[in-house]
Amino acid sequence: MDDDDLVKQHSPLMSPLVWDLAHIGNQEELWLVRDVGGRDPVRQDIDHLYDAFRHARRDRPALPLLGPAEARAYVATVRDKALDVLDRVRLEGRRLTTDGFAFGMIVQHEQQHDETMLATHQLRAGAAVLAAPPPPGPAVPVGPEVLVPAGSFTMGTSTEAWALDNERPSHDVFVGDYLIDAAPVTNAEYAAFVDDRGPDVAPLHWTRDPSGWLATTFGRTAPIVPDAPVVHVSWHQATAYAAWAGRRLPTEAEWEKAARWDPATGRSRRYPWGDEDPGPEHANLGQRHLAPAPVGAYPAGASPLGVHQLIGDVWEWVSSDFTAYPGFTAFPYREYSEVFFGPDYKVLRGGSFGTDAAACRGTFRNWDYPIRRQIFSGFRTARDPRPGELA
Ligand code: AVJ
Ligand code: FE
Repeated sequence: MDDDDLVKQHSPLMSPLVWDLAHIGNQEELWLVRDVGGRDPVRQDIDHLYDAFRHARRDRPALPLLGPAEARAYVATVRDKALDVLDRVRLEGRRLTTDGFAFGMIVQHEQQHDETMLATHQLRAGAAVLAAPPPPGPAVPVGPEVLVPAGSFTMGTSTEAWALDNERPSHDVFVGDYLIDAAPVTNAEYAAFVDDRGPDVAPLHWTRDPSGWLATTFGRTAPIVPDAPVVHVSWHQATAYAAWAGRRLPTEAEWEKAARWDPATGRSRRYPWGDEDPGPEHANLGQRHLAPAPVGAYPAGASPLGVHQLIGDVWEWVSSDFTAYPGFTAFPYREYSEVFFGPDYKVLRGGSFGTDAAACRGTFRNWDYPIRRQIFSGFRTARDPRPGELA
């Protein structure tokens, strides 16, 4: 991208890209260089510009921000110092100033902003500048839905090293019998809803053509991929689709039980496929592909009950508000999650093709306003068993 594209605002919902870049460096400086390292500030004078609570996204272009060259030099200086501090900490443990947790938190913070910057790219007008190989095609057929039998499971974690405060602590949750889609709702399924209900429920970036629905993806317009998960829908649209289909969104506990509960052992896994970190065979993560993969593309990533593509592809809206787990304590600061708890925000789970593996796991919780759809958001549906169905 040229400097003009980095400095300008592509949507009032998003920061200028050059703001995200220097904000990544500023958070790294605050937490790793100053707090953990006890070093002198690099640029204390700019802290207020990159404090996300001080200026709304729509106001950021008017601030005296570092320009692209200055921002690149700033993040490089901070990175040098952070790597120097890294040599002096032990990586295990969660004590903030002596252990590695702050590094894990800052790695995830950078990757979260990297996904935010990808969402900004998706809102940018003009010729395409991003390219990546297409995702893998479908490798196995995937059935419609899976029964998850009633019982308790362990939700959240007290042991995952880089888990953020809102994922903690682990706690038992009873979930009654339910059925959940074996895959996210696809473009073809969603298009049937739009054709019935009208263009008001179309995802962001869809346009109608005599030949059918088209989607614009990072500056390229093409027919929707029928068997790929729908993306860029709001929580309200997802909820309306589910009702139209005679179903509902899963609760957050239902989503996590489908993703982590192993019926053979009764324990909760780190990921649907087990405890190993995600590899390219498990899930469409990390911006390797710039689109969701068709249903059936990741058989090695399925859960023991046969639920596919819970991790990667699209963030999945669940019905639940973003709330604290029992025993929650804010760490390392209230502004990470606690100030967002309540009915205003809905939860998204599982990560998207734009999410890095470092910022995605079975317990990871994302949240946003229910009207938002500039993020890489899709969903799957669930239902209660019908009377007598399980007899
Ligand atoms: C967890 C994705 C909602 O982007 O607002 C970035 C992550 N927090 N900087 C966000 C975050 C502070 C957060 N989400
Ligand atoms: Fe941030």
